[in-house]
Amino acid sequence: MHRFLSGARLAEGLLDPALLGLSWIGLAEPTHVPQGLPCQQLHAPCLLGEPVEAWFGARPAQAGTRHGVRYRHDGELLFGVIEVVEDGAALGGSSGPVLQRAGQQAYESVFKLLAEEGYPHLWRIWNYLPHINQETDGLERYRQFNIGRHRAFEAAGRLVMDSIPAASALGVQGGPLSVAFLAGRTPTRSIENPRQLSAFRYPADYGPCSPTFSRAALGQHADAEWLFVSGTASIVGHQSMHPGDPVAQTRELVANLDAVLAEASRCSAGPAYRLSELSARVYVRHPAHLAPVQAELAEVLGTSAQQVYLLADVCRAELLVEVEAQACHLLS
Ligand code: 3EB
Repeated sequence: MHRFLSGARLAEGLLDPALLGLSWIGLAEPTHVPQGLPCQQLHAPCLLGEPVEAWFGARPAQAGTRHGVRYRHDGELLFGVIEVVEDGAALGGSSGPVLQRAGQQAYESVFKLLAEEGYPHLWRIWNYLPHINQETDGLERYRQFNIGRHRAFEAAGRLVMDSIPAASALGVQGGPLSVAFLAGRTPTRSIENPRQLSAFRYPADYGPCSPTFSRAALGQHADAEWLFVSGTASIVGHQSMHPGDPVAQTRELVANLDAVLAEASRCSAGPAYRLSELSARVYVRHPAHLAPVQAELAEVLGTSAQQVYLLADVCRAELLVEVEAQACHLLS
């Protein structure tokens, strides 16, 4: 179960034995986070909403740290976080750009942990890397990351698995490469968007290795079905639409969300998913775009407390806004 936590509810949530982990938006170090609790810090300013989100399992969770991954799991679902510092010497012998090697190492560590703990199925991944659109070592950093991620998936035999996880990949203002994930004992059902080319089939114009994620994923945990919607932007086919226009980009991404929800609803065991029930994380590139983007999104998502807006860089320099989301349906 997923919740935004504030004030007293944060203190309460931290004491819940079923707590799996947190994500924490802000440039300052997280405070009051118990030792050993997986917590992903997003080195980005929170513009609106609660900066702390928590995942809860269905029963008391157990904690561990292995291969640099801090994790907690409840017997069905595992939440983990790994941070990899971009230190070429520490990353060892392999050649290639440093962030590429960091990405590969992060995913290799995650895959080792998942094999050992018996959670083979990745459900949802959150990737944050500083300065995503900058070039270092001769290649844009998002492209480097894609190569490293792709190699790790390939080496683990995961490119041929039938379910590719939902994901997001955003640029933040600092910190190490940070990867958080939910993994299950059972697979998810991957959902693609009929308005968009599958990201794993993007042409080479967007980098030597295509990104490894599905547009959404459906998974079952305890007595509920979970929908995870990947980071969704103003892309139709494989092309970025409406450069320079945050409102038009927002309308386009809402059309994409709509189409993904229709696909997910077709594949769901329960009732249809609606935009108004989503809890969402909204990324805007420029602070001045917060108000127009929020006005546009409020009309379709509503104004519930289950939304947070933050300042971050979308993985293509011309994209100004991206939305990721989830929803949960109890299965009867
Ligand atoms: C896109 O549709 C926008 O590299 O894991 C969205 C979600 C995006 C996930 C990723 C990238 C990723 O291509 C960017």
